Amino acid sequence: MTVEATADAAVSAGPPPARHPLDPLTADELVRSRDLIAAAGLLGDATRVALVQLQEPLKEQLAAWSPGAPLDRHTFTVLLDGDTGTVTEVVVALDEGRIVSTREVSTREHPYGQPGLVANELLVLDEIVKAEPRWQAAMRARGISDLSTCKVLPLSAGQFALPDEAGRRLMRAITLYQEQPTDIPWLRPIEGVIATVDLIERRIIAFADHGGPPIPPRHPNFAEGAWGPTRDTLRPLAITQPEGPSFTVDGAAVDWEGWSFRVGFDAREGLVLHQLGFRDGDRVRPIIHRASISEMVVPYADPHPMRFWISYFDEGEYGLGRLAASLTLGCDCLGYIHYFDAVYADDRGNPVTLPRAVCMHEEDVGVLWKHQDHFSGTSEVRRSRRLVVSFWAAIGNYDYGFFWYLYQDGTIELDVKLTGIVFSVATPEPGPYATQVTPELAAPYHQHLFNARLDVDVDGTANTVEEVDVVPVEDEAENPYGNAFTTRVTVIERESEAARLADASRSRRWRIVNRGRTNHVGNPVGYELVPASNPVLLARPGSSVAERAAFATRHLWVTRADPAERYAAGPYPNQHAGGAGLPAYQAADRDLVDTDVVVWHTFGCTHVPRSEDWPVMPVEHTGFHLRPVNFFDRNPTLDLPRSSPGAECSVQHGDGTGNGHGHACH
Ligand SMILES: [Cu+2]
Repeated sequence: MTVEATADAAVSAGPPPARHPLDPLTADELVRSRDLIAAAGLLGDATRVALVQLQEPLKEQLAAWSPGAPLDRHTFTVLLDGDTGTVTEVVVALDEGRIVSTREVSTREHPYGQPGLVANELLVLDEIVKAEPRWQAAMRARGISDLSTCKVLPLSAGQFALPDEAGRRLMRAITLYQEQPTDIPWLRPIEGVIATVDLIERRIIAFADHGGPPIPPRHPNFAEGAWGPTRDTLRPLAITQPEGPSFTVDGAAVDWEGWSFRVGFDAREGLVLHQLGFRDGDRVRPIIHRASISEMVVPYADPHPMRFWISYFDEGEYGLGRLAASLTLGCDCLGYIHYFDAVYADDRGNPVTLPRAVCMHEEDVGVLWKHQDHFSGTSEVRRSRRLVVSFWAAIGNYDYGFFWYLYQDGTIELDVKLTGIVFSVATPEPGPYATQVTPELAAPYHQHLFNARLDVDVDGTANTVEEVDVVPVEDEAENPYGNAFTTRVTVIERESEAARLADASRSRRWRIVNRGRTNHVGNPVGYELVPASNPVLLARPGSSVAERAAFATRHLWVTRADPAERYAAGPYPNQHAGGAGLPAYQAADRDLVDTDVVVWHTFGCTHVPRSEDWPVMPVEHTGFHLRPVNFFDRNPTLDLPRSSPGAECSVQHGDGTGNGHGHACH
């Protein structure tokens, strides 16, 4: 660890006071919002605050705002009455000190939909399940005498139009066993016992004990030394930046190597990037107005009654921001780190400050470009550096890292890192939907499908999205020798054409162009979305999860920009019957040419677990790239210096042994 080398360089800025209309809500603002709601009589003893967000200003309002002008901040709050189940949206104008609007949300009629889990429901669920005689009997039948060792999981129920479920606020509960306080209960699932709980009526509406194999034996978890002596082979690897970082930070605004953007943080979406642009000469050229994760879903493949319903919408049902982790220097983040704290509301509307929620630093990522020329005898190489802006959310058994990377050549990357513990089932027989990972445990197949919402503004708001395939030329007259291939460009003209699949066999990319601006050879400036082309949702069309997570059935969706359209599965995916979000947003079939558009990209992992994922899973990656295409007139990094003073990166050198020790430019 290089904690020593970096600790004194770390900065924990604390939440900056709101000085810009896009700054995250501060603790003071959350208190004021809560107080105004309470003064209006909307915050009773049973009322839970399911969500508080900044209601962001529109693009036109932002453009009209200048530093020092009033911010006119608004909050958007979702209230849940724990006694009646009534859900109310409240908009508050903080500066004016008034309630702007209230609206009751329909939750009892088709297509239903509920706010995500609120924290006190963990306790409610635990109490209800543990008080149930059938559950107690099921635990005792499995040899458990101390019921406090049972951990009841609060799992989103899905929506299956099952009898007695419609219109209720539900969770499903399965149970884990935690023999000792430091045990990780995910490693010891209790098979066969499942309860469906009405959180408003506070009672179990369905209970089953399907029986099953015994509780798996106790294994070590993965604390240091748990599986034998800790290795001692690693020598120190120090990352030092003796002159400090190359970025500058002013509140939530960041500048680095031509890039500029604002860091936002939302209780539901987690990290949000605002107003991302790149300086080109003396002007900052806009690229993305707002970049966020708009939803994610984790559907499981197993049709067993214990698991067919598992399809967690981790953002809309649990909240990525509220489950963010506080990060540790030298462990989560290495180098010279700038942390941003996060502030969100708890379920009574009180502010919670999470220190060091967002981590920002620079990384060396190898060679950016290189050429060794045999004719001229010249050799030039430049190293690549990227800016990393990231956060982690710990959602039950899984840990998700969301890492935005900005590169010096204009590339933007989102890398989602998946780790933690695979969900497992106590069984010695995996069947066709799981992998045996220990003699007693199998891990079911599942998918993790994410959707990134990119409000693109490539060199301005008037953008058009083109699908670009690389295809062989079929016409023999055109292609007499068979070698010819070319690009085929399809303009996505309307929303009815704007739900697309990736095609790796054609190197399919989606190019966002501004046809009103051209580079020095007359090509329209653009950015291309490079998909990883992984499978979309594998659930059968028409199935519950395919209706509810329609966003996950296509890799690309394009909509006319509308800030009210923010979530790929709609605002209330919890127990929603489906059709909300992208299918609803596209229903008007709006024109998409030379206008303000939003690009929504679905990507993810189809996870067939392996032994190596047990007991803790090495990070798996998924994500996408956005690359400039004819956005610049040439490689924008020609002004980079040779990397290390004195390293003589421009000439051939070496001692003939291939060791090259002591040089910084291998
Ligand atoms: Cu997985």
